Amino acid sequence: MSNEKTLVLIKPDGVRRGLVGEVISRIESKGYLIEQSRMFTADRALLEDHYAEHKDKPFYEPLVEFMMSGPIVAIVASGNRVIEGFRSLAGATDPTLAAPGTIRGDLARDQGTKVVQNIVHGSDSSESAVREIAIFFPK
Ligand code: DAT
Ligand code: MG
Repeated sequence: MSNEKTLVLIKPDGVRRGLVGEVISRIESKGYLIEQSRMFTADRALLEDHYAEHKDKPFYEPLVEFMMSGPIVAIVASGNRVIEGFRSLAGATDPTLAAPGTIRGDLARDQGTKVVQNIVHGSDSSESAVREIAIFFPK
C-alpha cells in the first residue's frame, strides 16, 4: 500500500524531556510524511480503548496512569511500509535492549518504574493502525 498510515504517540516522558522535535525529525528524515498531529492530555477512557489488548497485563494500570500523566503528541505518519518502518525507528519495547540508533535505544533507559517508559508508541499492524487512528483522530 503506497499511502499506508500509522499512529505514532510521543508519550508523556518524551514531551516532558523536550523530545517532540527530535522524534518528528527522525520520522521526517526517514522520508515519511507527517499527515496530522495533535497535542493533548489523554483521559482514562481513551487510553483504556487504545490499550484494550493489554487489559489483563500486570503493567496495564501503571501504563494507563503514566499515559495520563501529562501531554502527549498523537501523529498520523504515512508512506510505503510506514507501520513496520516506524517500529524499526522506535526500536525494541525495552529501552535497555533497544538498539543504539533507534529512538528508544538512543533516548530512553530503564527508570525502575512498574511500566516501561519508552518515549513512543507505534501501531503494530494495519488493523491496529486503522483502529488507533480512529481513536486519536475521530472524524
Ligand atoms: P510496544 O509499545 O513496543 O508495542 P507493547 O504493546 O507490548 O509494546 O506494550 C505497550 C507498552 O507497555 C510498552 O510500550 C511499554 C509497556 N510495557 C510492555 N511490556 C512491559 C513489561 N513487561 N513491563 C512493563 N511495561 C511494559
Ligand atoms: Mg504495542
